[in-house]
Amino acid sequence: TFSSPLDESPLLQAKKNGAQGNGKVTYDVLEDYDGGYRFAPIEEAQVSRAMIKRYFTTMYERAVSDVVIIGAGSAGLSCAYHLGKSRPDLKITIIEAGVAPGGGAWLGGQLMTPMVVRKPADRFLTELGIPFEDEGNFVVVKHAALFTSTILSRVLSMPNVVLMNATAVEDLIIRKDHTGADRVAGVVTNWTLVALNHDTQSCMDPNVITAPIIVSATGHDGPMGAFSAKRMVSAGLLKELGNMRCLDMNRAEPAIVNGTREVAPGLIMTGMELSEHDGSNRMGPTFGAMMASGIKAAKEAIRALES
Ligand code: AHZ
Repeated sequence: TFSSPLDESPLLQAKKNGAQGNGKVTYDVLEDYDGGYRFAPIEEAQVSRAMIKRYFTTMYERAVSDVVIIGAGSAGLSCAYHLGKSRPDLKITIIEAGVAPGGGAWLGGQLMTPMVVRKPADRFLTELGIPFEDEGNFVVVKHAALFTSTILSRVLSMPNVVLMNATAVEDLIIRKDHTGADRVAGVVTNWTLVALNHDTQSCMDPNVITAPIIVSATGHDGPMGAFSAKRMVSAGLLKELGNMRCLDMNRAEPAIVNGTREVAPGLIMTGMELSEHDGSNRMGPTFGAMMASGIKAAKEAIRALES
């Protein structure tokens, strides 16, 4: 049996029988796979309300966040994991333009499934409980989706982390601080389907989220990628893009990890977006730097919040 609070809907009220003095109704449910499976009854509007009230309560609460992470690829998710675990007191809000979070980390490279991670970033896989094969200098996870689904489930289980996917960051909020210097102080968002249709519809103004620290993890240039790096140039915070250089795994990975930093007051950059900002090499299909850069971005965020 299953108890649910009385709904105010007259239709549901009429369907109910056996209302008890405590305001609850008891239904018969049955988990029977021989043809007798019975669900608790539901009103269609209850389903809508269950989603609407949670989604918009979350938007209301997260309009002021402690950290906004732009992009839920391997770097953004690694940042969210380390930050959420280290500082459960922080309101961490991830904004992901795609319907499916994970960025380029659902496959290892090209259309192949295994994911290569150079040591010592295998320690992060061990922390997440992800099995791998040891090849000496590097390890191989049998399927990149095992990394992405595991880190996603760990991040989404954290009560202080919220993910808003199908939502694009369209702009940055840049304010003057008390010294008159520019400081990134938030993000301007829209549902991605809206963001993609500004040329066809009028008056689809965006929403905002303010936060003392923004972590940008939008990947290298593409239809949506390198978002903050490009906006920094057009906003005058950066003279010009460094532009991602050619593939060189040995140069690229340490450059991304060691270069992860607050690139402008209030804005920390991580992952492959940094290659566009700094003009560093790409590493191709090896993911250790994305994980380590995400962890470094989390550490930089904590340092900035505590300074
Ligand atoms: O959808 C994007 C993706 O999931 C998201 N994103 C981009 N612009 C956005 C915006 N608002 C919200 N304006 C946005 N979300 O950011 C995510 C970026 O993930 P990614 O996997 O592309 O980047 P990463 O830096 O986490 O990982 C890069 C992986 C690569 S690329 C590469 C190479 O080309 O050599 N090598 C590696 C390991």
